[in-house]
Amino acid sequence: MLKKTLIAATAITLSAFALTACGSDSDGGDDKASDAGGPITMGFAQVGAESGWRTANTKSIQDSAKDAGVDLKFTDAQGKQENQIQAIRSYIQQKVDVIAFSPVVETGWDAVLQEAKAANIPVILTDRAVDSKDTSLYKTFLGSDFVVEGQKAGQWVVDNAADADVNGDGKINVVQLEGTTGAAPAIDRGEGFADTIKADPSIKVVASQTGDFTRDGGKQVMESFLQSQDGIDVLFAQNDDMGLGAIEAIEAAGLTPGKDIKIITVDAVHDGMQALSDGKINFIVECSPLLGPQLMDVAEKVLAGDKVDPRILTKETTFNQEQATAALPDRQY
Ligand code: GYE
Repeated sequence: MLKKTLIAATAITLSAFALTACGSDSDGGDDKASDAGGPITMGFAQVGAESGWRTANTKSIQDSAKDAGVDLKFTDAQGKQENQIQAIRSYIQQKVDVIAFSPVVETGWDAVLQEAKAANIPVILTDRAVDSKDTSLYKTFLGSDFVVEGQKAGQWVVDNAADADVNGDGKINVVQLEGTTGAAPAIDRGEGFADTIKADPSIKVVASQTGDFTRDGGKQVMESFLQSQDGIDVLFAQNDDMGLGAIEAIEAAGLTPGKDIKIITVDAVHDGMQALSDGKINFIVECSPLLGPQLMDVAEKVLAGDKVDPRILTKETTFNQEQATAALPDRQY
């Protein structure tokens, strides 16, 4: 058990090669141990390590697998869909009891999910959705409502329009840093935000580009926004990391983040909350990465043949500066 956990932990930093390495079980026995009353074997295909959110999510899954006595086979796809597909195929070959994954992008999953179904291995989606029409290809989708997150971000701009018009010209020019192109949270947060700001015609998204959910991406794209756009009032970064990268670009341009440009982000990871508390970010919409305990619980239920809800939502809140300062000491991620 311990050995397996160590193997799983090592796999985080390895890529495709690790799929086989981590798949080769140390006990040499049948992996489908739960059939014989042994521990549940779960294959988890993670997106990568692109953000603070993802790091916290990985830790939550690994810690809760350990706590629940689940034998976790963990792979990091380094942001590539083909690596995730390869990992899922390898889990099917190893005859794990259950497969869970957080799909990098929404499209292109039907074939591999059909293979899992044919092998009788239940699949649980965590964090991100797929766009497959056939919902029998997975048991449940556990995670946040990203449209609602985008709406909350947009509502802040609507509610704080006077403040958000930093340049005082009656127009609120918003630049947006999008997440990974094609990923559910990027699509849905963008949609929720766009729909909500329609309530006030003075609010316009004047530029929008992907920063791939990374700090570097956020920094580089913000640098180009600052060069190409006049009178930016607001930045909506679809995650904290891109917002934090953008703050570096804004400061390097001699501007004060949170004052000269109002900043809204999503996630509420520790570094984002610190920046909010310091006044560099103005508002954060929470998106919880602590999905591990619920995932283990759902997996046990699915394998016991219990009915599970096809959509399990995560509870989330929002933070302003005072709330961030109050929450920081107890923040788990
Ligand atoms: O917001 C971002 C991460 O899928 C909810 O992915 C997740 C998003 C999260 O990289 O920081």
